[in-house]
Amino acid sequence: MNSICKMLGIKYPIFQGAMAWIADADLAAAVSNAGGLGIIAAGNAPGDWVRDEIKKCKTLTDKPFGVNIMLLSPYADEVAKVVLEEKVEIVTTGAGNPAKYLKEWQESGMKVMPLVPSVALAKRMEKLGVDAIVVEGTEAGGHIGELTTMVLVPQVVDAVKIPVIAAGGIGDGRGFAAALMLGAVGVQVGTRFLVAKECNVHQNYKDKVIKAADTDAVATGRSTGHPVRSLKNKMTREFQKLEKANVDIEELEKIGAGALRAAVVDGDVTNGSVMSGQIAGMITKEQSAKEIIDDYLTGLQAVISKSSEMIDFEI
Ligand code: TUI
Repeated sequence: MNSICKMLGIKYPIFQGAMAWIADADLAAAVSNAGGLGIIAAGNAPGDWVRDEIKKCKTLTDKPFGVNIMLLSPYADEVAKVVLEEKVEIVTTGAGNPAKYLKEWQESGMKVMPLVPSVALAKRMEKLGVDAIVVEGTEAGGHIGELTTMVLVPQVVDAVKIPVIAAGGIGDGRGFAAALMLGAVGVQVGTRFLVAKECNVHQNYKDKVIKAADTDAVATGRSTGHPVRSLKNKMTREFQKLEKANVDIEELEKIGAGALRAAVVDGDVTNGSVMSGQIAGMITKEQSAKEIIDDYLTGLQAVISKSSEMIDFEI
């Protein structure tokens, strides 16, 4: 049996990416009910919001689900306690090093899977004793690292013994197959689940992802040290103009503050931050979480069954 399915008690090794302001109990439960791993994104939300979503998720599914803690959040310490009190079984972390919480979480029986963007950090996390790692390439949406999934996953797989889950740029069954070929035991998918019927993001946001072309998901903020990938709009163009003019980092970061909420909640896809991965160009319609998971599975099977035709040359 697939090592991560066995460890977590899930049917398919497909995680739903934790999208701040977006991935709530409704989406997480829908993905878990479809056999994947649904994940509630704590993002920048306070502990009480996270507690309510965990409670709600338990009423919507009897399958395992996780909570992601965004470590740059001012509420990270608070949320780290909430997941213990609510006896959440699976925690993923992003945007930092979760070392200070690890012992207490694992002593309570929790499975902990940090997200890492480099080999060095993957090794450090393995040494600390985490259960698995999610490795995210720069193709992903939101706050991103430098390396692509294609080069990062095999290097991390060679460097650690714990299970590796690949994230960033996994847009369909072909990407799923490719990640497994690179040595990952599973995948994490954000942008595709953003357009799930059960996803409560504003309809304008979904429509912008559905309309996006291959080159529309651009990274801004490399100069601030906090690059973020989102769909091109008035906000990204203004940000890029100011970056070129070498405007103060503090001025730039002010533009980002509140911009994600504006896009997700108010549907302001002009001035807001429409965070999205590079696979947005592959997305053509809204589907249920179950239809999305089924599409990854049938797509995976289709390419695997053609694998002998692919090597139609002598080695
Ligand atoms: O975290 C993400 N993606 C995100 S978070 C987010 S909301 C946000 N709010 C305020 C500021 C910025 C973003 C939107 N998208 N992905 C996971 C991720 N983690 N990508 C990169 C990393 C990462 C970076 C550094 C993980 C660990 C790390 O460690 C540095 C160190 O050595 O501590």
